[in-house]
Amino acid sequence: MPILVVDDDKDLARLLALRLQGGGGYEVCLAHSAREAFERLGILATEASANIDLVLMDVKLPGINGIEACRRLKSHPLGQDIPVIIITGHDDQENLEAAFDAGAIDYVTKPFDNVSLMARVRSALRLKREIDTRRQREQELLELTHQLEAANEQLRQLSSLDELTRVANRRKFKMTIRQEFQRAMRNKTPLSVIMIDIDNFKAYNDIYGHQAGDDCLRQVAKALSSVLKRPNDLLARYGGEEFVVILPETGSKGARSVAESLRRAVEILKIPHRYASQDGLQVTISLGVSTLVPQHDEDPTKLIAAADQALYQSKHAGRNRVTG
Ligand code: GH3
Ligand code: MG
Ligand code: MG
Ligand code: MG
Repeated sequence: MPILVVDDDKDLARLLALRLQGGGGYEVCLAHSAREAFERLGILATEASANIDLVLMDVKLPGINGIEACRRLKSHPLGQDIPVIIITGHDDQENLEAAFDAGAIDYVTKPFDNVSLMARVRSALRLKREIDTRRQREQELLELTHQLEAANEQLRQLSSLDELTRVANRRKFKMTIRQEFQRAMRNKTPLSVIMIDIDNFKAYNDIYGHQAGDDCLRQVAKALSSVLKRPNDLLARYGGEEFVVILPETGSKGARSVAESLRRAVEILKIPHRYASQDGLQVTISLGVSTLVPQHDEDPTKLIAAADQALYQSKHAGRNRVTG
């Protein structure tokens, strides 16, 4: 814990240093003017750090006086946490008020009384340790805040919305399908699922670029969601260019009709797609519909797999169509 003694009286400074070293085992460094002190404290340099725990500062110094030096030290980021004890002679007691106003925490009077000097130094160093601890806590709190923000961001990602299209994400779909499956089982009502896949979307990205691909996904998602009217219907992004719709309390006829409206909603967007060098083509979707009244020994996997299978048939039959 180095202590910086600032006094232009070199003999006195050395005497003080000896006492601090001998009496308290402190490490001491000396400066004989405010300027020298600032240099030692790193306040004049751009990237120095002050590893000084206490400054003992004489009032009368050549150039900048001790009180002004104390004021400057206290207003500097590197110096604001360092306690300053002002050294006064018997003839400059009137400076005490100014010294405290400048941010000094204590004073010692020449000639020094050893016991009082050591007690004041110990007290100032204790204060410094408390300040350091508080700063460290503040730093830890700041780091904790950052970690919390990162965790929040993760939570957002894990939550229910797909970032790109702003429709529900796959996680939300999985939760909802389980709930709706249970509800349909209890109520013995039909539950339908529509799997949707954009046709020739790899080619779309290749021709128009990934950015345009993302725009297309957003437009398609918007068109699809505009078709669904019932509050419990759910549209989710299932994967890259795949979407899925859950239709509770909907039989196969109703579901096929919704699927046809979805297909049509994308068709009328008329997003150009020059697939396989053919002009006049546009972005379309293929759909697969499946419906069942859930039984006790079943789970949603069966429903999803059947919709997937129907979608595959739509692709196989030439795309831009509904199977189911
Ligand atoms: P098919 O008609 O048989 O479905 O052909 P396809 O090209 O659509 O099928 P495939 O599964 O081979 O390609 C899907 C493409 O979707 C590949 C991938 O580059 C693109 N894709 C997936 N997710 C995204 C995305 O978030 N943004 C963009 N721009 N493209 C995506
Ligand atoms: Mg696909
Ligand atoms: Mg595909
Ligand atoms: Mg596709």
